[in-house]
Amino acid sequence: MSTRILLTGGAGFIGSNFVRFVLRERPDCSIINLDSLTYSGNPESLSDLDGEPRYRFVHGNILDLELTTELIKECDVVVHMAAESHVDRSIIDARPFIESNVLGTQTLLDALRRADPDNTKRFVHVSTDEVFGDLPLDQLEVKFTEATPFAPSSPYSASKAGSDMIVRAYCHTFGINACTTNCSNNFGPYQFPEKVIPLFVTNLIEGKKVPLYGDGKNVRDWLHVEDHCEALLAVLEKGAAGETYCIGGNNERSNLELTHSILAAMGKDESSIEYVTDRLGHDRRYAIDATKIKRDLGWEPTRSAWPGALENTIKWYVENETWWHRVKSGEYLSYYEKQYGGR
Ligand code: NAD
Ligand code: TDX
Repeated sequence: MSTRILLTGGAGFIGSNFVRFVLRERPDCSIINLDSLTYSGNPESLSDLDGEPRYRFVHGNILDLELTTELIKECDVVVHMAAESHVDRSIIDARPFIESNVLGTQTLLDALRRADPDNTKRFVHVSTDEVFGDLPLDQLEVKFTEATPFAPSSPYSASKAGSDMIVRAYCHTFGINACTTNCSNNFGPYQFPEKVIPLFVTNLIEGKKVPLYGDGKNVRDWLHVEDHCEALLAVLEKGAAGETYCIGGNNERSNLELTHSILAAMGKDESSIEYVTDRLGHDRRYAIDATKIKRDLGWEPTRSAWPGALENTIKWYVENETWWHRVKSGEYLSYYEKQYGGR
């Protein structure tokens, strides 16, 4: 039987990769992509799907209860990833994060209840490992699991933790058929060049320096976006209602190590690094223990191994300059610069 997916936020980085991944891997699936096209939503990321009968784009906001109710009625399942996603922006202005991530998720859940009073439709809530706060640099054996208490430290992660709590509450109170995922840092094609990997790669192509925050010792656990998409599909199809799944790459790198790998792959040296004022409240280390999703759903990453996966991603940005040139307006850089200086 064919499955009709309502995807929110599908014009963004992970969403556009998810659309392509699902259409390729599941010939019986069709997708409606609901996206309000904020600064990070880019229909050009899906322009190769023009005319594809299994794909439809709807320009709209998850805060629109009537629209989302009608769209959910048309679909069998919902994958919710629409959100404000950049930590630095949330430090400058938290309000859009509360609106889209908290109120938007609550509105979507109310739409789900109206459209599906019998709780038959699976709802996958796509969240982040940042809800758990951060880990120390000197205890590498400690990682986030599904049992780690929430301790968000940025306005972004607080808004995502709020959305996760609302999903949990709707599962408990109303019995909705939802799963939540908490994933580590993604990398791959079509990522908005405000995030560290595409920002650094595109800066180097443009002959600029790369702004490394603080001492560069902060650690992130890097996962290729297609591994994330595959994990989301596993949760959609096989996850247990009410459960949470942590998703990670088992691929921890300090920002300094990441930067050196990018410099080496692009034939640059240390002189391209500019150490700048640290991000306010900068989380030290993220690391995921993905035992549960491997044990229960049989998923583990297969596309994230370094240096190959990083080099392929760099190559994509080198070969797709037209895509990132248009979106890299410079507005966000000067904005951050005005607030904090140092870039
Ligand atoms: P992104 O910023 O690239 O894309 C977000 C998309 O959501 C954009 O297309 C935007 O237009 C849309 N959107 C925002 N607010 C909306 C609203 N109110 N109504 C409709 N559409 C709206 O973000 P991303 O990196 O693709 O992240 C997608 C999701 O995955 C987010 O929920 C994020 O918290 C989560 N996540 C991201 C990462 C990562 O490393 N990028 C890791 C873990 C979890
Ligand atoms: O210019 C920079 N210089 C720098 O040193 C930028 C933009 C970042 N950094 C550092 C900060 C972080 O330690 O690089 C690391 C990664 O930063 P981001 O790419 O902004 O990602 P992060 O803050 O870790 O959050 C990301 O992963 C979790 C996504 O943006 C979130 O949406 C996701 O939930």
